Amino acid sequence: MKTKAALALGAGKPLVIDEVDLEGPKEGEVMVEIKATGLCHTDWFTLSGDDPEGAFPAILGHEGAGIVVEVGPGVKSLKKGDHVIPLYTPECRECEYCLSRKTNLCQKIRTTQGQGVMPDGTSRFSYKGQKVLHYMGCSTFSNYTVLPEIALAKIREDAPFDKVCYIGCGVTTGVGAVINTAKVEIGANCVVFGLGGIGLNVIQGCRLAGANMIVGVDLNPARKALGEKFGMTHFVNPKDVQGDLVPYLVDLTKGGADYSFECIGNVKTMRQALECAHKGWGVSVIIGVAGAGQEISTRPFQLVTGRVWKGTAFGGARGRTDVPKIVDWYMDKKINIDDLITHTMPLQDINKGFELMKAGTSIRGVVIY
Ligand code: NAD
Ligand code: AHE
Ligand code: ZN
Ligand code: ZN
Repeated sequence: MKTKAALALGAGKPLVIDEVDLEGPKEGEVMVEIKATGLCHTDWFTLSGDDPEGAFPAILGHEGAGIVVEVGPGVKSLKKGDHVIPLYTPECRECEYCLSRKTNLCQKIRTTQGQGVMPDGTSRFSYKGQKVLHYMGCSTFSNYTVLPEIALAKIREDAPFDKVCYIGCGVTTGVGAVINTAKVEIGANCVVFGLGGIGLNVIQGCRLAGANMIVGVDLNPARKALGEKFGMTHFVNPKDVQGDLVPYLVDLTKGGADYSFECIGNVKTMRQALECAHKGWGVSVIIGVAGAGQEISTRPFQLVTGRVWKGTAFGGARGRTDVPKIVDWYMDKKINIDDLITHTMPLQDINKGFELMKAGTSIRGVVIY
């Protein structure tokens, strides 16, 4: 069949909106009509050419929601008409990783997913007779896409696609980093670096967890008001700090953060986030994704003296189990998504959506098909 999609034809090139060819679902696969998709900074990161796994031509997008239109042979847990959220971190419930209960990083299809193909090693997309790669197993910048059954979370039917698509990455990553990865407890002091689409969800996760101080750090002064709306108690703009940021934050939190979160993707701020954590017990969680060739560093003494460096993917969430619950939290008004979706657009305007992200004007742009 034909479907409308935004094609990434090469690193640093604007997306091209056109019709592509899509093959139907094979064994264990499901075709989904994507109703809405968010634009995550990671899509931009891959398009920019910084992603070591980035390959072109591809159809990007990994923050979607939609409806099952066809299931392939052997699919048991989904049927036509089900409402779903695609999962770039699937949950097979049978691989060593899933069974360990120690991680959400299901590895059942990780190798082929990273290569931009389905588990059988082939792509369902083509354009003008040439193969086009999938992205993060999702490719939500296509109106119709095909995914493995284990990479879809079934959600309730009254949830609005144009809002809950954000649970496909940003909301779950931010809130999950606090609850699943850091396990922030009541009364903790937290510092959040980067108040964009991820960081503001970390802020609301900290508020949900009952944190005491929730300090937000961002170079963009416009992020102060929104941060406060989501539970931030103190805003720090590094440009306004005299001297080093780390001692300033240690002083502000009276000894250091119990938990800090890096939501930028900058190896310098990753170091600052670790070093502002409390001596003896502070935990720093890396969420941001850094470009090819970049490395983190700190004095080992920072770890010897009790700080812990951790990372998280998809907020430690097991998608098929946890995503429907997060949809319930939204529907029950326990979390706020609406105020973070600052811009909506048709697929035709997706490049403008990325411009708004780069300019720091949008928090989340959402394409509505
Ligand atoms: P975003 O562009 O919406 O937000 C980034 C924020 O960081 C902006 O508010 C910007 O002003 C601020 N910032 C930039 N440089 C800064 C600096 N030096 N000091 C302080 N603030 C600074 O991006 P996002 O969608 O929130 O994504 C954030 C990061 O998280 C990206 O690297 C993205 O790839 C990554 N990410 C990781 C996961 C995961 O599972 N680990 C999931 C989603 C996104
Ligand atoms: N492909 C990159 C890394 C990109 C990355 O870290 N992706 C995160 C999700 S970002 C979502 O916005 C992730 O889930 N990583 C775990 C995984 O298995 O991919 C690289 O550096 O090669
Ligand atoms: Zn993302
Ligand atoms: Zn698994």
